[in-house]
Amino acid sequence: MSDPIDLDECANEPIHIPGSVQPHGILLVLEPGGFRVEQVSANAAGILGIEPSELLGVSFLERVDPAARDGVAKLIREAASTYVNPFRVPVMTPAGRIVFDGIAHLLDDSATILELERCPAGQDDGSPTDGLDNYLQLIQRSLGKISGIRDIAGISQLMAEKVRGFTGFDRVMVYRFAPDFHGEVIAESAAEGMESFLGLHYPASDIPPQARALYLKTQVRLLQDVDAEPAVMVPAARPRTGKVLDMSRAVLRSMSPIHLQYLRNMEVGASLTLSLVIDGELWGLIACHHRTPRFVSYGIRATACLYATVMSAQLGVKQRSLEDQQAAAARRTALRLLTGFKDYADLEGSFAEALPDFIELFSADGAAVVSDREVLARGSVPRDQVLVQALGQLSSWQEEGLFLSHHTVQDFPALAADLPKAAGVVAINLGESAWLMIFRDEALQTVTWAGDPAGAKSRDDQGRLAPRLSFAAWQETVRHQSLPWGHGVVALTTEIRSGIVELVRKRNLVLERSNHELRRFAGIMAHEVKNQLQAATMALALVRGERGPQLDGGLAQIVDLGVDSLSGLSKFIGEMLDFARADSISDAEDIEFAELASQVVDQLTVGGRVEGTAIQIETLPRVRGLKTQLFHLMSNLVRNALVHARVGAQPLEIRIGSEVRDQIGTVVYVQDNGRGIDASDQQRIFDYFYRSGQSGTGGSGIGLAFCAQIAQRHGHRLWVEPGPAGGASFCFTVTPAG
Ligand code: BLA
Repeated sequence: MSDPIDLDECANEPIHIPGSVQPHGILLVLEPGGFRVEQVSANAAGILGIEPSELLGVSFLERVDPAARDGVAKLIREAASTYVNPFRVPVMTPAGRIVFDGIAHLLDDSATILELERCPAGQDDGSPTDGLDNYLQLIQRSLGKISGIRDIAGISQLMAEKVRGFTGFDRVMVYRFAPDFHGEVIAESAAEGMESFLGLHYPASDIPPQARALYLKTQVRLLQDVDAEPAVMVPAARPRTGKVLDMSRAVLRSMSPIHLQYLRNMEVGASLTLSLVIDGELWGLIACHHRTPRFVSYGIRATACLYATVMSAQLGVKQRSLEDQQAAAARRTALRLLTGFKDYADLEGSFAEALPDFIELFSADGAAVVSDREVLARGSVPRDQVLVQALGQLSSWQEEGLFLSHHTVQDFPALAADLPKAAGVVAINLGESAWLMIFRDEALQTVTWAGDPAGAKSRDDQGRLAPRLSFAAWQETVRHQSLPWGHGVVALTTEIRSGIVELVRKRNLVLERSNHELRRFAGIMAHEVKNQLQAATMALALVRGERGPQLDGGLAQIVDLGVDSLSGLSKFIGEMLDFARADSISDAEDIEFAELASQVVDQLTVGGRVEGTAIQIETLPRVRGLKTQLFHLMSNLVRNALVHARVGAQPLEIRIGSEVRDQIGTVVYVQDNGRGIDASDQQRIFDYFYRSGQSGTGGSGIGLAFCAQIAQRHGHRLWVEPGPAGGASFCFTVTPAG
């Protein structure tokens, strides 16, 4: 859902009523050397019958039963370094001797906080009759049970039941945080007649960040009575510093008024909250509610805290082992899929063939391989145009090679243009600019909130933030999102991605090797042919030189033609040799492409090849490249059109031109109005030695493959597409000059 609550405002909410404590106990600030009282909560007067003014500035030990004085002094001193809490503190009061639970912690070098707690009259504190040992046994038994439980929900349910069992609260819930810190009640144990909150969601602002940060440090909090009037400290500020006392670790700390009101609105009279921390992060809470005020002793709280800590570790182990299992399954699946690929020279092709497998594997609705060359799609996918546009943005995730979202409207708007398609996407880079994309359609989902979360914005009559009044289940329909991908898919995606990195590495190795072989082969061939050619050229030259005057005009012309074409061939072979040797395009120069094109046409005209054909040269750019090779490329393409395109007696028209295309750049094309190229041939005509069945016009089968290589050499591509006049349009990208 969109964030309806002003989180920032809640983040500024003070975490407790400054300088005040819950009134069922007394908080004292003691100077460490002599235990002189520096501050004391005002309710000492009511509980002890001693005014704060009588306690201040005097050693607290004077009020302790003399028989216990030395022991208490020792324990307070040790509270800083060992676990002594709680310890018994018998206090002598005007009304007699009262025994308290003492809880001490070191505030800083100059002060110790001592808190005195006692079960308020008339309240069952659920204290164990036989000591805490029973509780430790309970933990042990709970741990024994856990190995039989398979999932997080099961462990959580066990925790809710056990914690209710030994705290006696009316409703105990396990509340789990989502990554955005909203939360859900995932387990619950409740007394008869208690409303159930199981399955309800709560917005993140219900437990703002400053509160969550504190709950990482203090793992158990008791709120004994929502309606109890807090007791102030006397004096209000610390005499040494002039500042309000830091109570973040005090067990009697009063709670934030907004949270108290929240609990009242929920009809809760007392609460006990335990932190569930996994790997140093707040994973969730065990939240206990009681209809009426309820006190549980420090001993029970500490046991509950120990229980929560041990169980958090168990949850962590379970969570990790589930994740490991999913990751292992993902690894097996990815391996099976990727090792099934036969052709890693053509990765995109292999992935395109496997699209149905990917759709199934990811429980998706569609999938596509998208590159700047082509879009190969299956199932429910957005239009090609949308995919190509998305490609541009995907390049910003090239480094990670991965992108996942179940909410593209928000995370990847360019892709969400065809909703309900592609509401969710997993994109995996296939090397360079090609991506495998897997799509899920929009799935309408309902989330049940505890009350309309927007109600959290409400304010009281003084304009202060107030919690919402109603927690009645409130249904929100979530739109424009797919089902979330889940941890298993994330693991699978990572596995596939690393498999691909390996495949790409292998493919490059294979390509490099085959390029190398090809060049070696071309070199040897050209060398052989050149030697033979030289002999033939020399033979003809001899005929002309020696017999020149005797040859009649016709014969002389034939010999000339022979010499010309042999020397043309020889030049071509020479260039092929150069090509075989050339490893860089360091000799690139700026070329007027219009000039180059008309030279090509002139040469073909002189050779008598263009008769009956109209060749039109349109505006062409200045480009950077190797002149002889680009000349060959053009010459081959025009010759190819002249030879292959002609249909019967229809006059052939060839147009040479250029245009700038989105995402692709400057493209030069050679278009004809001829018979066109079958879709099934459009890839293969660029293979070495491939001859189309339809042509029947001969040809070496090298020309176009060679052209494609020349284009590649320049870092460009050559492809064929249907031309506007019905024939074929051979296109290649060029680098515009400077
Ligand atoms: C604290 N809010 C909390 C706490 C819980 C919740 C568990 C911790 C209380 C403790 O540790 O004792 C919320 N309680 C819940 C939820 C359930 C529950 C979700 O039982 C589900 C079953 N609260 C608001 C708004 C604000 C707000 C709008 O509703 C802010 C403007 C603030 N919540 C708020 C603050 C605290 C808090 C400031 C800290 C309380 C404290 O520790 O002093």
